[in-house]
Amino acid sequence: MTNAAALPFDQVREKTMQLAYQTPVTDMHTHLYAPAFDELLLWGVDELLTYHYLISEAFRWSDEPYEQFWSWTKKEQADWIWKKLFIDHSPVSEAATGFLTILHRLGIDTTARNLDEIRAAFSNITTEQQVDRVMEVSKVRKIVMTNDPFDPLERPVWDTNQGKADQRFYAALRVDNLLNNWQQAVQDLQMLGYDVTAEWTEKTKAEVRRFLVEWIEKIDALYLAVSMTGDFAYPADDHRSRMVDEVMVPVCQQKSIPFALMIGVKRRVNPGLQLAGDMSMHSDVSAVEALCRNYPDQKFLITMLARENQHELAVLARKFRNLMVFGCWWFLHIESMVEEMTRFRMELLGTAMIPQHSDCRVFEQLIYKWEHSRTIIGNVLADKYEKLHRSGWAVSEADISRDLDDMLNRNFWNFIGCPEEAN
Ligand code: RAT
Ligand code: ZN
Repeated sequence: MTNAAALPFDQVREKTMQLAYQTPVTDMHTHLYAPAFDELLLWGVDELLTYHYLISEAFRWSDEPYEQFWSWTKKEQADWIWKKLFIDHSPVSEAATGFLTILHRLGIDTTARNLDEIRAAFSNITTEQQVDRVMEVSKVRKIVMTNDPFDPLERPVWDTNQGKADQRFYAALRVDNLLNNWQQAVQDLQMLGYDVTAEWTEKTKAEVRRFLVEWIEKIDALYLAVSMTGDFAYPADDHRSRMVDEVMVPVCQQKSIPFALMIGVKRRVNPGLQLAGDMSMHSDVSAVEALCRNYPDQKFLITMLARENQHELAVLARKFRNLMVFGCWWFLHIESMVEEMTRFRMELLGTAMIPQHSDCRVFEQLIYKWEHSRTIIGNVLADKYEKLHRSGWAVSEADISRDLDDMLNRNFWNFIGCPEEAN
């Protein structure tokens, strides 16, 4: 029997690319916020230009003291970055090109290279309008935030029940300090009324578990998340392993949610650059291996920051179905790395992975991060379909739609146990 819906070879790439640009995305890790979070939701030209990825690039062209830069207003910082990266040199880096992709897609003319004109094109827009417009242009349908109950700006939004008002936004509970800065976490927990001590007592463990359960329920957290330094070892005779084994995993299991670990950061190698001063470092994938083996019923969402760890991590995902690799994180979110990683992940895992998340901090970045990634994911997939075609396996439009929906949307929701949310 022949497959009537099969596409002829010469239409496969075009159809794949068309669908790659159209398929609605669930962006499973961002630093974006719903409009109710007010000033935490960053958008607009000056926020875009002062993105920390661009700050570190601009300093490569200047001897300006770091403190001087930080003392300027946001507009002054943006003017300076614009001059360094867009006027004095060509904006060929991923983050700089991305700024221009955004303007282009929003229909803003940059031929005059005049920043004030560009700023003017963003005036008279409300936050809500910009959120709607950007989500429409980028075709991002669902956004997972990164939520921190210890943040004094964020907590009141949850306390007054406004955090869940916008159905397009979902919460993830970030637990970095509990694992990586226990002294600070003790103070924070005490401040919120939990009866914890620096000492690792049964009472303290129970209180941390109570904190997590209460906040997971309060914000409807889809998963627990942590960004780990590259020296993360597991199992180990240390605070982190005790926290994972005695608090984090038991709570995730109680609430049936995954634990997301982003591994391989080295914080503040150059403190003068503040948020822009973090580095990546090689990590030990065997920590993830041990977690997946010890807790076969616990789901782990994993991304790593060093290029050197990527292949091993993808191989590990072949061994453990409770491990979902996701995204090309931070310094890997550049065309060449996304291409390389998407290709070998697909070759090792088929479409059973989450090829990308955006990590956006400024709302309009959804436009460039997803457009650049969709181009690569679509092309890599089209290569594979063309190869299948040569082997006598012609794909249909329905096949292509299903595969892209899996990678850009459904795999995430199925993995976290909420398949209905994918529709
Ligand atoms: O990508 C980034 O913007 C980083 O600064 C980090 O936020 C990282 O993504 C993280 O979640 O720790
Ligand atoms: Zn992030």
